[in-house]
Amino acid sequence: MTKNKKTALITGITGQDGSYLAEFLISKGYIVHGIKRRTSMFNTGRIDHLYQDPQINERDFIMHYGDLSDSLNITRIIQEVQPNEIYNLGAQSHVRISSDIPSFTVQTNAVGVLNVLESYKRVCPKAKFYQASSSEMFGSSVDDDGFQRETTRMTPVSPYGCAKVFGYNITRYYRNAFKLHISNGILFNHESPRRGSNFVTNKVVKTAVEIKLGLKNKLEMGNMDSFRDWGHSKDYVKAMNLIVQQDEADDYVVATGKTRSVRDMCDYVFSQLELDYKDYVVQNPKYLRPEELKYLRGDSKKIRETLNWKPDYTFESLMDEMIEHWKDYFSKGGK
Ligand code: NAP
Ligand code: G4F
Repeated sequence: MTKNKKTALITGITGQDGSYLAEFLISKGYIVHGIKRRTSMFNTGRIDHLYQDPQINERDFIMHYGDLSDSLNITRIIQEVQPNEIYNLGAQSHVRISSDIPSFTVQTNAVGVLNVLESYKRVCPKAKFYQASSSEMFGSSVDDDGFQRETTRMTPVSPYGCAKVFGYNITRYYRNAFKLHISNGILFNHESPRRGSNFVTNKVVKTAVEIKLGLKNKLEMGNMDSFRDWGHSKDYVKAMNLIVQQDEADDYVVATGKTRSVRDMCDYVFSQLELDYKDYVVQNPKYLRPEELKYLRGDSKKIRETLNWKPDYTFESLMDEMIEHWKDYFSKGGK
């Protein structure tokens, strides 16, 4: 039985996307290995339910300690696992914080990609490789029709974006030079109840629910006038797997094609709770960025037309699910 199962290795499995991708691959019959970091507190909250699920055989879900900056450790894990598919999702993923810790961000998001690629090339070059690239790579570039797409210039405006451009370019180099099956998903913002609560959607939803319940009386924000194209992580991890299944490796934008301002997102969330965001939102300069990426709107025509991908969630159903999550959390005594 186990002989016919595909084996996937996920870096960043303890993160938002890693946890949904692990669930999705297990549901498709994969054996899933993940790399988790050693931290002073447990960092497996998003995947503990998989360990505890009696339906999941312990040989089908296996975790390894590791770090993308430690190339010997990555090589040893890849040798041990011999994966058919590698999903490189590990990253310092917070854009504003990347200007506080630029060197760590580059070590993880740029050099880390190179470390995984080198091990993969030497140990299991027949495997397929997915790189978590980002719309943040486009930075200040927008095509004349108001979209960003696979051909849009990359002019990043953050250490995070610069490091991701390196990851994108180095994976394309390995694909072309060594004929490896490496694809990039250029994903626009995607959210969920599992999103870190220092990203804007989950911060707004969580605080708005706390305000509704009388637990807080204000929401401190940075720039309210930037625009983002927000989708659901569950839809986007399906796109990752679909991209990897293709005979030819390629790069794809994954996006909803709709954009909204942070202000409009706040308005929607507070309105759903019968509140007016203007009564609670105050600006705190500490959440502003040295340089802001003002506008994102993705054209995902390529993945929709060639691979038949489309999202199940709308902006409204995404936000409503997040609101329900936090209401439920606080009603059960969460703090
Ligand atoms: P996330 O929730 O922040 O998860 C990031 C994961 O990377 C976590 O498991 C984290 O481990 C791990 N990690 C961080 N530094 C590491 C290191 N040095 N070595 C090994 N692992 C490390 O991010 P996400 O939202 O799931 O995003 C997944 C990937 O997609 C990231 O590469 C991100 O940059 C990219 N991306 C995300 C979006 C989005 O909107 N979500 C859009 C485009 C691209 P800990 O749990 O220990 O911190
Ligand atoms: O939620 P954010 O922190 O996401 P950002 O910077 O767009 O990055 C996310 O999406 C990228 C894809 O485009 C990923 F690659 C990256 O890993 C990450 O997942 O901020 C969204 C917008 C920004 O314009 C920010 O300035 O919200 C604005 N914002 C306003 N007040 C705030 C806040 N962002 C945060 N995190 N916190 C605030 O208080």
